[in-house]
Amino acid sequence: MGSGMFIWPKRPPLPSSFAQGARHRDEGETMIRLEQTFMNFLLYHQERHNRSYHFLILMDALISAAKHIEHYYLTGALKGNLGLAGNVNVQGEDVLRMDQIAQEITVHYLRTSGRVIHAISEESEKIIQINAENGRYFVYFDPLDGSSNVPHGLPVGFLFGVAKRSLEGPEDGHLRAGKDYIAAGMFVIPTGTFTLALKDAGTWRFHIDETMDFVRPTRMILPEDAKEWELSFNAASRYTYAQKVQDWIERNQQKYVFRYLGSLAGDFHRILSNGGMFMYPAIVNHPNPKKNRPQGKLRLMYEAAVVSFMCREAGGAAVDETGTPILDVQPKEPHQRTALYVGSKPLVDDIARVLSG
Ligand code: FBP
Repeated sequence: MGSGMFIWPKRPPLPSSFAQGARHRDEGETMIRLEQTFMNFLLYHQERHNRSYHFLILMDALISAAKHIEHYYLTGALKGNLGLAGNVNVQGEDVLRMDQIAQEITVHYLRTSGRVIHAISEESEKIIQINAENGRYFVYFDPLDGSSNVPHGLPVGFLFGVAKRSLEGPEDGHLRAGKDYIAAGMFVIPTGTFTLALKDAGTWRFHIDETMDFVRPTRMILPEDAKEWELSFNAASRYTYAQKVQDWIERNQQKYVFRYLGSLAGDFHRILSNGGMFMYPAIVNHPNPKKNRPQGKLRLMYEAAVVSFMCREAGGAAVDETGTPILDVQPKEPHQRTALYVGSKPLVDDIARVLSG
């Protein structure tokens, strides 16, 4: 089949209740509640848009990886997997056992999918070469983001972005900006929630069921009602931010509730549901100048661009410290860092004016 177009066999039309992502109900009383599965949702999506089956194989690999990571994380405290692995990574940070486990699992499933050209992971300094000949996608991932939560077994994220090889002409394999992703998603582990954004087709949330299937597609649209909005940032660091960011916080903090988990996937999960803004600004006023992070802390390709892509598909926006849309930032190197302001458009537009002024 190669990279040619796959012709879908004729299938019966999707039941309208499933098509809308609603729960299925036969006429009359039902004894049990059955939900549309993620794979069923995606099959119909690919079919409707006349897309190939390759993306299904890739998504199946990512789902398998997430389920295995979830299992190891849930049982981690008992099996001694939540502590340090005893080595230090290229960023000079202590490596956690779970980081290594999650990395091994993800690379295994990406390899066996046969669909990935190369992958970029937070856990590997080098680009992971997988299938240069016949692969079709580039995958950028952080298999276990939110390291300070790991020793406590509290929520962490498996974040990923996907770009597609150039199907016309030669592939140069360059690093893709977020606007060129075709999909981005996050599993919030171990909560059993999965959120996936598909280019120009919305952001969808799924929940894990008793058979370990992700089910019940629910379209996520950032709420317009500012009454529910939340602000999320590390309050302990606020005096290390640029003065204009501190002033913005001062002006706005009374208007919204404040929530911070210290794990991007968990914090962004709340923003997608309730609206508001998550921010991880540049650190430029730290009392110990060695601890300044003028480029920001979060990684562009597998953290910031991933949530920014999901946010855009849910009607929101995201910018960096200069007020530039995150999705427009062309990465110069795989592990590039960035500041991040992501969430409801009116709030992000407002801070963008301050940042670019
Ligand atoms: P790690 O890659 O070390 O996990 O850092 C990423 C992250 O944990 C994000 O998930 C989170 O939003 C942020 O760092 C929290 O940082 P801080 O502890 O400085 O508030």
